[in-house]
Amino acid sequence: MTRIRLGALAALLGLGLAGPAFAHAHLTSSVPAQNATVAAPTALRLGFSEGLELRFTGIKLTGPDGAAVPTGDAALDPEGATLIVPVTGALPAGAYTVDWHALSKDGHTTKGSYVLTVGP
Ligand SMILES: [Cu+2]
Repeated sequence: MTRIRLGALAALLGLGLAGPAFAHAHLTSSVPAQNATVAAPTALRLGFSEGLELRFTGIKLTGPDGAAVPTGDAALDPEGATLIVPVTGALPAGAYTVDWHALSKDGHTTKGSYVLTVGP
C-alpha cells in the first residue's frame, strides 16, 4: 500500500516538474474521482486537457491484491479528450491504482497514476 501511494506521489511530482511550459495532455478529471471511495464502477472516465490519440492512450488497473484487473476496449468521448474504459473484471472492496498513459494530439506523451477505493 505504501509503495503504491509513493508511486502515485512520484507520478504527481513528475507531472509538476514537466511544468506549465508544455501544453501536454494533463489529467484534469476522473470518474470515479481520484481518492474517492465508491461502489464498484462499470467504467472509468479520464478527462484530459487536450485531445488524445486513442491508439497510444490507455490505463492499467491494479487491484488491492496487486493483480491487474481486466478492462475492455477503451474509447474516446465525442470531444476526444476523455478516455472511457469499461471495467470487465470483478472489483472486490479495496484500493485500486489507475496507471494511465496518454499521447496528445500535439504528439506529447504524459503519464501518471491515481488511487480510488471500492467500498464494501
Ligand atoms: Cu504537449
